Amino acid sequence: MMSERLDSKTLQNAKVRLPAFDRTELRPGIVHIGLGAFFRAHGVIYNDDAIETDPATHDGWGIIGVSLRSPSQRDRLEPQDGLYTTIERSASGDRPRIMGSLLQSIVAPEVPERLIGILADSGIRIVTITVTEKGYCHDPATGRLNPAHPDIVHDVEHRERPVSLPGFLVAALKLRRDRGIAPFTIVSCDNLPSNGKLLRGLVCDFAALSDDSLAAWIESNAPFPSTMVDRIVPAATDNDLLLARDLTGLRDLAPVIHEPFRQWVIEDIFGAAGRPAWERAGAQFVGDVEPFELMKLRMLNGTHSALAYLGFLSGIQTISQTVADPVFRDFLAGLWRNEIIPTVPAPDGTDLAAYADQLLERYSNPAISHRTAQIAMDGSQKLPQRILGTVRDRLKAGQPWERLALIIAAFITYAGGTDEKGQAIDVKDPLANQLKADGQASPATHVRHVISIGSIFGADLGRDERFIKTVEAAYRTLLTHGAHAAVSATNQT
Ligand code: CS2
Repeated sequence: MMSERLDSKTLQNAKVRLPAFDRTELRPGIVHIGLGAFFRAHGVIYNDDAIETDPATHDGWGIIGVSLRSPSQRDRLEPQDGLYTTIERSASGDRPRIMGSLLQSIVAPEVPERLIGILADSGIRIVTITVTEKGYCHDPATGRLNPAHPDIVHDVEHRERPVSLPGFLVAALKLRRDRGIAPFTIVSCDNLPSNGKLLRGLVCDFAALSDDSLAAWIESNAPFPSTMVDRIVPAATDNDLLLARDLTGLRDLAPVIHEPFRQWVIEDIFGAAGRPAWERAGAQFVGDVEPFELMKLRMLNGTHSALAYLGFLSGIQTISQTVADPVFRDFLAGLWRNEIIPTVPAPDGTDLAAYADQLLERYSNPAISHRTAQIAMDGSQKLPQRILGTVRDRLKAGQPWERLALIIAAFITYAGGTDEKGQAIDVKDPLANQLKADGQASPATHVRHVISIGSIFGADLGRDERFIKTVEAAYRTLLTHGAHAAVSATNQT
């Protein structure tokens, strides 16, 4: 028999844990931009947990979700009244639960003026953001706004109908200033270094393109806390829809799958309008997030990208399969111990070797199928903060960095567009055209060409002969021996 679809009316029939608060009492206080799986498996869960601890004081913290591009999330969530299942997966089983604080989902390009109106409403006190690295329209090497980005060029011309993140934030903040409403607190939850500071710079740069006084008002009034977010959330598959139906007894077209671990470290500089008590759900409010971000970007995301490129090129589909291979486990251990950890100042009370052990355990979770091809996406936007900062520190210290060089070479090979069997790779990257290998160019010419892309490698590495030669040598090893043998050989160094 066909199951009923999950929505407000069928919710009570679900065979799993339900929201322990009355959704009809909840009013929106948060707009979330970037309604992907990550936020639904992370921020919404913290928010539901916080509301559950004291629904009466949290009735103003419902969420309106916004997609900046695709209607797919809205199309799945609106027929379900914003309800969806989260499934925590590990070797010890599945723990399903239905989330309740996402009230509404909208698609920005369909209703840009309405979205600006919602953001300008005084009831909205927080804007949280997960638009991924490329959504910031910045130059990853410098962290500054890229005024030549097509979306920024568009938004300068069409301020009332923007398409970019800075465009929407600035249009809404302008209305709030004109109406005498305090700015909302803007919480970037993307894997970028000093994400709050970075976004403040981009928003102020964009505002200053037309209105210096608006830029100054934002700069002195809008809080942009930095955050470190962490939870592994692979893209959902058709099997996950079946799993959600089996567990809940209802049809859910928008489930999210995630690992048990979660972490959210937030700089405690919210505006006077306050925030939900996310700390009751385990969020850590601290004075300085940067050490946590640096640790996570270099130790987790850096090694994730390493496993993604080298694993993919070795023909391995998922992270857990990659780390099941002893050659890759040795590589990871050496990468953490010898090349990454020496560059990371430990945040308060954190034992970095134990953190690495915990990461390996998380990567090994056999119930989470996190595809190497998914993590390999958008490398041009990820490499600077995940790998290249570490390399700069190693160069400065005059210390070896062979494993990091192999990762950069693997990125260049992957983004070149052909795998070891000669098959085309479906490279998803905003710079895919520039990264594509031209079959005619020699390896040395190709490596130099990629390293000359300033938005990835910056002016310094782009001209550093030691850097170029080391990456070139690693690239040749990859081409000659293949990724797996190259990893194995690098383990001997
Ligand atoms: C991953 C991250 O896709 C990627 O690039 O490295 O999404 C990673 O899973 C999360 O940052 C974990 O918190």
